[in-house]
Amino acid sequence: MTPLVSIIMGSTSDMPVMEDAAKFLNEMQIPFEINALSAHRTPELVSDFAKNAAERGIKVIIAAAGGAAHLPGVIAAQTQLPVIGVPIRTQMGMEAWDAMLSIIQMPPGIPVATVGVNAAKNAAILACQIMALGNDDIRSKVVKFKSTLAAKITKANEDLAKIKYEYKTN
Ligand code: RP5
Repeated sequence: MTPLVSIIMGSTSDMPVMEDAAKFLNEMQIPFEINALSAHRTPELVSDFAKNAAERGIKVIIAAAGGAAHLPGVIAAQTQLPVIGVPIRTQMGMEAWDAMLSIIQMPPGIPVATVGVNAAKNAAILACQIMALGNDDIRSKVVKFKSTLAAKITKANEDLAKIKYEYKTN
């Protein structure tokens, strides 16, 4: 199977968070790969990866990092593929502001689509939505997934309707 999504993380210490992205892509039956690469510890490998990803058939890159999280931006600087950044909360005590700002504040011309702190699942969903633009099979999977979200709220309202208070009107 040729991977369509590449999940890259700065360290395997990010894996407990990034598992959510892997699980979602797996459920959607989207071929993906996962690797650890570091903008600081393995800069040349990051460069090789970013420059070759498109020609290997990758459609979207999900890049996660914590702290001085330069990985998503450095990858985005070297590929035309869309890059989704996941800021990781680390033990470094900055409440993830370090990673968030490092990933979000890219210079004009090199965007990184940044999801919330540790929001690996949202990154995988967004990757599917991007790929769905040019792939009917993925589009139907995304539509089906989104319909489960609406069903969840419908069920929640049915449950809330059963709760009785003297002054509750619905
Ligand atoms: C970042 O530094 C990684 O993405 C990770 O979130 C953080 C800590 O890495 P380790 O010291 O656990 O390898 O580059």
